[in-house]
Parts: sequence; structure tokens; C-alpha cells
Amino acid sequence: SGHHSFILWFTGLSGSGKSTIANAVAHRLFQEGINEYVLDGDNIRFGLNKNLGFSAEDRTENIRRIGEVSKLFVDSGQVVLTAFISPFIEDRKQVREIVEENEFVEVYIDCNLEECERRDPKGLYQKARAGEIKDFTGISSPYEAPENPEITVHSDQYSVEECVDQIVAYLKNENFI
Ligand code: GGZ
Repeated sequence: SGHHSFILWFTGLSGSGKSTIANAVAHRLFQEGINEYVLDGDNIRFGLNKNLGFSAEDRTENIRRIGEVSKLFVDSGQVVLTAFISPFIEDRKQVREIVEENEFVEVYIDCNLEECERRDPKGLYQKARAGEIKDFTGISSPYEAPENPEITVHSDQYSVEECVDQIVAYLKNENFI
């Protein structure tokens, strides 16, 4: 098929819907015959990066390694979707710089903190508010929103399926797929 390999890099707060939306986009790509793979906390933070926590330094190292692994996926001819908070602009920029210019597509999953906290699917915000989790993104650790992402979807205003449609439409319009 005519598609090239690239990184679809999701960034956003905990509970914003990154993993859910990334997996739904991956399913669409699969249906179109595209080789894809999703990297998220489940397959990275319990394996390759299990020695890393949530200090600023560890997050930077987390993202650096994920970037390098993503580059390998691109070299192997696949579309890789990554779903990590990746809170620092500089860390995301570093990943962008290790691949070709047309191989990094940043997707900002924009969901306001109040909504993420209302969803609180794992009860982590509640624990962070109670001081039981330190350095929690949005509460006691910063999140730097992208200044110029290729795609922004507002997961606090649109359904998962609508967000997926918006992302797939961008990829088609820009001839990524
Ligand atoms: C943020 C944390 C923290 C702290 C545990 N801060 O909603 P989740 O549970 O499933 O996703 C969050 C995940 C964040 O890991 P990332 O690798 O994406 O973070 S980063 O890119 O910043 O390195 C959350 C859980 O891990 N979690 N402690 N303190 N999220």
C-alpha cells in the first residue's frame, strides 16, 4: 500500500483518553491493512521502563527510550502509536528530531483537568489530591501542552469515535495513509 511509516504521538493528561483513542485509531489502521503497533504504559512501563518512576528525570528518560523504540518501529516499516502523558515540550521535541520531518505526527488529546479528575478511572487523582501520590501530572507535576501539534482533538467535547474520525481524516488528508 502507499502509506509510509511514521510515529503517531499522543500526548495529554492522565484520563484524557490517549490510550483508548490510540487503540481505536490502531484498529482503524489495521482494518485498512496497515501494519501498526501501540506502545503504552501497559507494554512499556511494566517492561523496558520498569526501573523508572515519575520524577521529571525519569519521565524524560521514559520518553527518550520510547522515542528510540518508536524509531525502530518506523525503520521496520510500521506505523507506531504511542500513548504517554509525555508532559514536557522539550522531550517531545527531542523525539521529533530523531526521525525524519514527515515521520512524527503529534496528537494533543485536549481534555480539561476538571473532566479528567471527574472521570478518574483509576482513582489516581483522588489519591494525588490526598497527597498519597506525589508528582502527579496536573496536580503536583506540570503538563506542558503542545504549542503546534499536527492534530488537536477535544476529548472533553467529542466522543471517542468522533476523535478517531478527526485523526483518521487528518491522516488521509495529509496522505499519511
Ligand atoms: C502521572 C501517573 C503517576 C504520576 C502513576 N503522574 O491514567 P493512567 O495512570 O493509566 O496513566 C498514567 C500513567 C502515566 O505514565 P506515562 O508513562 O504516560 O507518564 S510520562 O509520560 O509522564 O512519563 C497514570 C499512572 O501512569 N501514573 N503515577 N505521578 N501519572
